[in-house]
Amino acid sequence: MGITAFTSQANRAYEVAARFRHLGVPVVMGGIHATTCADEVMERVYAVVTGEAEAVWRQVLADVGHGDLQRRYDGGRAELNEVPPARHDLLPTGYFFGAIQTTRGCPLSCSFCSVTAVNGPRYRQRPIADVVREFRLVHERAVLVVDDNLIGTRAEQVARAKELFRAMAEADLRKRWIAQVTINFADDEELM
Ligand code: B12
Ligand code: SF4
Repeated sequence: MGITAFTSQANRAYEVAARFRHLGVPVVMGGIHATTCADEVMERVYAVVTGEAEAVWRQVLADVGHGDLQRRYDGGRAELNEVPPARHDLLPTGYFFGAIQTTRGCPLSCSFCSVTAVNGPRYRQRPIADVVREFRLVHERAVLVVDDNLIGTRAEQVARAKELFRAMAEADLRKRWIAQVTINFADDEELM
């Protein structure tokens, strides 16, 4: 079984892991807490995956299939043009917000924030066509864009954001969405 946790959710995740361990189910944990506190997590679950799942999850499943699950894996950082759309069809309905991700990484390295250390300083962007296609698969009308900064910091990144917004408007998605952006958003009237 795979579980995820922010640090604020780690104690609960350990309780869930313990319950499944008693049932003889091997528990694999990944996510921000497992990535930053791998040694602590290793004491509570069978296997820890650090970094991003995309490059390594297939291997984890294959190892489980062969009865050869390792104790530690590292997925590194994915190239976002290779990341397939999330399987929204597998998610339960009835939530107010759906979610989508269009970029990862941030170069700004604010002292209180883990993103540059964990997701890297390179601002990685999914192809616009992939994002628009995935938006259509989200069940909910309200959508949280989970990017740390949807517009980026450099001129070409802001241009990409505008191109994305134009493509979304053209696709007539009929969604209401919210996102996090840096304050340079206010420098550009067209962007606003
Ligand atoms: C969207 C978001 C929210 C949303 C949604 C939260 C939710 N419950 O889903 C809201 C706004 C509600 C929120 C709230 C909070 N957030 Co927040 N949030 C984020 C944000 C911007 C994106 C997370 C996300 O969905 N990413 C998209 C997915 C695809 O990425 P991912 O989760 O990292 O998963 C990848 C890998 O980690 C890995 N992986 C993850 N899980 C697993 C599991 C397995 C088995 C495997 C193999 C791999 C794996 O593979 C995935 C794909 O590559 C992150 C910043 C960030 N860049 O991570 C902060 C972040 C996670 N939030 C953070 C914090 C602190 C909080 C709050 C505690 C703030 C507060 N004080 O209230 C609350 C917690 C609320 C709660 N209990 O859920 C911190 C967590 C730091 C930490 N050490 O835990 C982050 C990292 C921001 C930061 N830089 O400080 N948050
Ligand atoms: S701009 Fe946002 S995502 Fe980037 S380092 Fe600062 S707080 Fe983190």
